[in-house]
Amino acid sequence: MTNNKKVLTWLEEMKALVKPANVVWIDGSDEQRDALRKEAVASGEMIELNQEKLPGCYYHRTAENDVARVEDRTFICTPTEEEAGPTNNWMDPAKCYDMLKKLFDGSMQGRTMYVIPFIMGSKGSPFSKVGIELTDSIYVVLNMLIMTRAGQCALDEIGENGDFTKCLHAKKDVDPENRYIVHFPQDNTIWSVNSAYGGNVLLGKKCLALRIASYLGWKEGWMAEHMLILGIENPQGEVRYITAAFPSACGKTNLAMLIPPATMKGYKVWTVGDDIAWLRVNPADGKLYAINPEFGFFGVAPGTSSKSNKNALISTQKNTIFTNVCVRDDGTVWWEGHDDPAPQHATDWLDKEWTPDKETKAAHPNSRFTAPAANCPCISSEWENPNGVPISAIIFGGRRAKTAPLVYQARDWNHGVFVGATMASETTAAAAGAVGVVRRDPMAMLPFCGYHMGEYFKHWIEMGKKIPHQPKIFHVNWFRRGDQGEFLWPGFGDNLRVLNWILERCDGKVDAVETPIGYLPKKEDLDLSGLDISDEVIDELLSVKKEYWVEDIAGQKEFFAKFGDKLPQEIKDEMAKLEKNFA
Ligand code: GTP
Ligand code: SPV
Ligand code: MN
Repeated sequence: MTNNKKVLTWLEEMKALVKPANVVWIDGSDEQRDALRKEAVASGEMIELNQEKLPGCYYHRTAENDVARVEDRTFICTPTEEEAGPTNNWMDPAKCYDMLKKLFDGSMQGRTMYVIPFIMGSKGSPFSKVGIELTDSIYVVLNMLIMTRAGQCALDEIGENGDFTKCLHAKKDVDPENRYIVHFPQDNTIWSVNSAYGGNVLLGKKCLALRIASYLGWKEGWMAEHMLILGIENPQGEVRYITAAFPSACGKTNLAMLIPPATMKGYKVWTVGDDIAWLRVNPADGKLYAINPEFGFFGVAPGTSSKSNKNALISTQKNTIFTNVCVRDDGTVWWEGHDDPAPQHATDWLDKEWTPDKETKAAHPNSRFTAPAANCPCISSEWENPNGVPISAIIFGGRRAKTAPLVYQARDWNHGVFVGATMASETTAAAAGAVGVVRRDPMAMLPFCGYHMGEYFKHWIEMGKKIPHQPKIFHVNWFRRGDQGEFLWPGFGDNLRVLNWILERCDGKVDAVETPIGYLPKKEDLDLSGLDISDEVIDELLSVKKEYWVEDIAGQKEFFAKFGDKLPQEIKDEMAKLEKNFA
């Protein structure tokens, strides 16, 4: 399939290490995919779902201890610890390779090794990067065929001499004590062992498209971000694009596929991407352009309904893999927050009989669907544009019960970088560990930045200088709560009301209120028509309370203290301004 010597040499080396019985190249054909589906069903690795109701759909359960990304077992192995920075786990690369080689040694004996060449980005795009993942899991192969452009096309893309990210995955016995997700940025290499779950093993996604790509972007003058990309079409038919960075399970997929509220007639939202954006400055017009490097959605299932996210639901009706959801007796799927009421009888994610009186959840809170992006009814006509789409606004956001208002605008680029750098959010089930704890998560990249985060902030500031027509930067919070713990903002489709204000600000069409944290909407400039929401609630959503902010600033400073002299002066200046504004 290729004459690329770098590929062939590396492959021989890896074969000598993992010692597979067979090697199978993934060519990207439907025939090979169908044969692999059959094989996975025969071995029990996958379950065929009801093919009449869910054509081409399959089901997979992971091990009970292997249901989310494992941040404490994820490493950035740069030559020095300093390069990985205070927010990443680090090991000495040579020692780490030695340790991992022992785990990988003979790990595929008697088994098949699949070679998956894949492109992140569309074919021939100047943004694109190629990776090759070696894995012993058919589940990984079938997921990668949905999430990336995989097969011969990727080998054609690198040709005889091109470079690629070297990705090695072995499932082993999914031993959590020996689970490692390791990145060697300088070697353009990723090794993952003892997991078979999502972000730990679909190495094109978080490992390549964020951790390795953020490092490459830093070196090459572009950006890899944990951002959705969407287009908003107004009643005049004009489409404007925005990106938004929210932490895992904080609403990217939902926002990317938003359905406008009934009162906003003539508006449409087009999905370009739901999780990752690669951004470059276009020298021709001086704007920042974004592509979605992925080919599918690896979305959170629970909470997905025709009310919350109809477009996601429709995307999962064919050729989709469901992981750790609940299976009904008719071979269809169900999860908490589904349209249908709880099934009277079903099999839960742990493969146990489930009935509605059970206290346990039928689907794991981080259960997921892997669906082709092309299935999405609102996929943008530009989603595969090799040059990307021009970005008017960048949005940061997270889950904050009290502190952050519904929306505010940064005063300028550097202030916007500060707003991103001081982001915080309550933790979710997307990563192993406690849920609901506030943690600082700059740009939603804390678990995904492949180098020192102080350098990353600096890179953001430097990029700003290189963009003649900078996007405006905003912060949103859909998760503000009232005294009973209830969400104050309806969210979902109604978030378009906020996006609309954001675009009006970009166009200089509306004024704003200047506050210590930035510009807030004047109440009358938010289109709230048809919304059943009281004036008091809106006032609360738009309030900036000094006592919460003083506490938050203390948290920001404590976090920044970790960065020492790597914290850019521009960030320190913004911090001083914020403190002064609240004094
Ligand atoms: P990852 O795939 O982990 O990166 O997650 P994500 O950021 O794409 O999050 P997703 O859109 O899947 O949403 C996660 C959860 O947040 C779901 O349970 C949604 O129902 C909920 N959610 C999304 N948008 C809103 C909103 O506007 N308001 C409220 N209250 N909940 C929301
Ligand atoms: C996330 O956790 O941000 C995800 C899911 O998008 S995973 O691919 O597991 O990282
Ligand atoms: Mn994500």
